[in-house]
Amino acid sequence: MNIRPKYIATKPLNVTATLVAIALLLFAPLLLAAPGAQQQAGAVTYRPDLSYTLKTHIGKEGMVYLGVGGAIDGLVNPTLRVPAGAIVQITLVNGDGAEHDLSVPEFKALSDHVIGLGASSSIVFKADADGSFPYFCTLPGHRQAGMEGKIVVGQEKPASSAPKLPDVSRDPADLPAAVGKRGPMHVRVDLDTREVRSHLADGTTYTYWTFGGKVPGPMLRVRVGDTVEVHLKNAKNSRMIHSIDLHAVTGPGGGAAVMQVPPGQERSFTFKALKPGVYVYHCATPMVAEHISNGMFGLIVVEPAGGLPKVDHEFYVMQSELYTTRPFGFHGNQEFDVARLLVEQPTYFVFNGTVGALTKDHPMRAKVGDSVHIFFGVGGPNFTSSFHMIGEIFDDVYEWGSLQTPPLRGVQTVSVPPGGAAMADLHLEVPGKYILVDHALSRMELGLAGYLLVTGPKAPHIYHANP
Ligand SMILES: [Cu+2]
Repeated sequence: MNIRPKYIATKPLNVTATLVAIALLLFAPLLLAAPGAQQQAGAVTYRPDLSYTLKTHIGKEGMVYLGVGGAIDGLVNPTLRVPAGAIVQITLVNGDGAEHDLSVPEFKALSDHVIGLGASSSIVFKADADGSFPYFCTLPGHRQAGMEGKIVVGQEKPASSAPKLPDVSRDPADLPAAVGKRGPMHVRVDLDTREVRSHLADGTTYTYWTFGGKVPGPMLRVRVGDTVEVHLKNAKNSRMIHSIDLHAVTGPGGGAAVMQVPPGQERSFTFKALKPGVYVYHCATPMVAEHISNGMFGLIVVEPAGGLPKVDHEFYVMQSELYTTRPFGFHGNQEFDVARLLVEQPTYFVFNGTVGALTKDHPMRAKVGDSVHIFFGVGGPNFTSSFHMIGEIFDDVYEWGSLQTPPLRGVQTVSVPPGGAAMADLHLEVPGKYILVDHALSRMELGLAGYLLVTGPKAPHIYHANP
């Protein structure tokens, strides 16, 4: 194998290269005169301590890297283990004919694009930081499609030695049972607010402000005509006052006028649910947009008399955006950035709180033949969602969260504004992976995607590939 890199893109190595080049220029006469001189100017070659080869591949695993040779042979997106401080070479071979590359941002290494079957490019870098870091393809969409693995430098820390952070992401299947057919009653709702450090993405943490420790907050469910007594406790260790404004409330501030709760205290108020609908609730303590962006929003569903149409699965999904001081993909702890918030330039868009919440951690699951409700809301604070399910058509959409008007039928994309919601119904006919998106698809590159995984018999009369 040719171990001479086509492309070297690491700072430490470039510095070394420059120093070696200067040294060679200065001392070339001496070196040439010295007996046994090994290297000549212009022929500097790095011998990596170890090398790996990855081949690009498109198949049933999706778009991936396959390991070639040695312990990683045939593995999908293999984990590459290297000793701390090692000079590492990774050769990328084009195995599928599409254009790809390979980057390891932690070590500032980026290959040339490999264009055409069999083309190859190598990166060489010094693994001078301990830890676990992603490698991936930087071509738009390829990382999301599956071209990502990790490189582990030194000893991988056992999970138990790292402080275990709570997961703020809400499982979309985590929602209360339908109210169904019952008369109006008195309902007590107990909520609490907590500020929690959690994972925002792989290798990235963020301090969220939450209702009940999850994003979105718990879905609340009442019936039209119910008298609802809301209690809100703010945790003792909160740094902020928090509050609640429920869009299902008729009255000043949606409750927020009487529900500003200092740390360690509790407040309560009572309202009558006058109109059925899917409503957003959120913290309404200044700066409200900051509290919402940090995770303080949820849905309250006010069911009509007689309840909602029965379905096999209900899911609870909310979209929001985060504004951080460092860009998307940064590893470490992200801090809130008020300047970005005020100019509405988010660094992350997420479903249910974190990058990967609905893809890696809690994908939605159903079977062919099932019917599904998705309660979908936008916390925002600022961006309207063009809510769409790739490969599906919503059978019924209750636009604007209204449950008083008949649904629209056969909808591809539904617009849901911040502080708004919709209920979308689907019947599942064809098995496969359906991707929930905001069809403003740039946002997918900043974390916004969710999966609905449908299993069951194939339906070739509806969908099949031709031979
Ligand atoms: Cu708050």
